Amino acid sequence: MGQLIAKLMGVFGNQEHKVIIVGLDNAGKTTILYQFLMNEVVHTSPTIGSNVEEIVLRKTHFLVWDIGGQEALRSTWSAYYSNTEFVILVIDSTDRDRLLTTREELYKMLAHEALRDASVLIFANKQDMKNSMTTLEISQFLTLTAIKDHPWHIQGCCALTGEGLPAGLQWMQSRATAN
Ligand SMILES: Nc1nc2c(ncn2[C@@H]2O[C@H](COP(=O)(O)OP(=O)(O)O)[C@@H](O)[C@H]2O)c(=O)[nH]1
Ligand SMILES: [Mg+2]
Repeated sequence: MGQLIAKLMGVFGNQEHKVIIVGLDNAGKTTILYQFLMNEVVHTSPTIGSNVEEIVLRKTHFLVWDIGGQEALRSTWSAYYSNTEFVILVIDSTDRDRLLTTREELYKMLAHEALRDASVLIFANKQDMKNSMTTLEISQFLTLTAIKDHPWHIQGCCALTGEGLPAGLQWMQSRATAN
């Protein structure tokens, strides 16, 4: 039965696009995923696992994996990489002290063979905080313009209100259908 559904979904072009949400602990990953699920324009199916959700935007299905960001878990990120089409990197824009760590994790990911074809959406989260870094500051610190081998996009957001999240999702949707 599951196989039949998978086959039919293939016929109608509704295949899943695998997405992983990464970022340091406390960046706002879980809050962002929760906001996606709350959004009316995004349809969801029941929770698949503790940290996997399906979201659907205009017939494009994304299977989103929320991966833990604590230091001890970061070495396990690569276990989730195979077949990943999108990496959502969530950054706490107030966390100046750890932006260097985020930078290191970003470039380590981009160099990973399994993510060769992945697109990267960077959410500069917590833009509601008055001490937050701007997307421009973060882009410059991460030298995003030097990334030539992966499509990338940076989007400022506030996961608490959801501001900025639809624009990011929109970028993913347009890339998913472009491929
Ligand atoms: N002010 C503010 N707080 C946020 C925002 N997003 C998340 N938080 C808070 O940051 C903390 C960590 O969020 P969480 O989603 O658990 O982070 P995770 O560890 O990356 O999954 C929580 O207390 C959230 O309420 C935001 O956009 N603005
Ligand atoms: Mg979390």
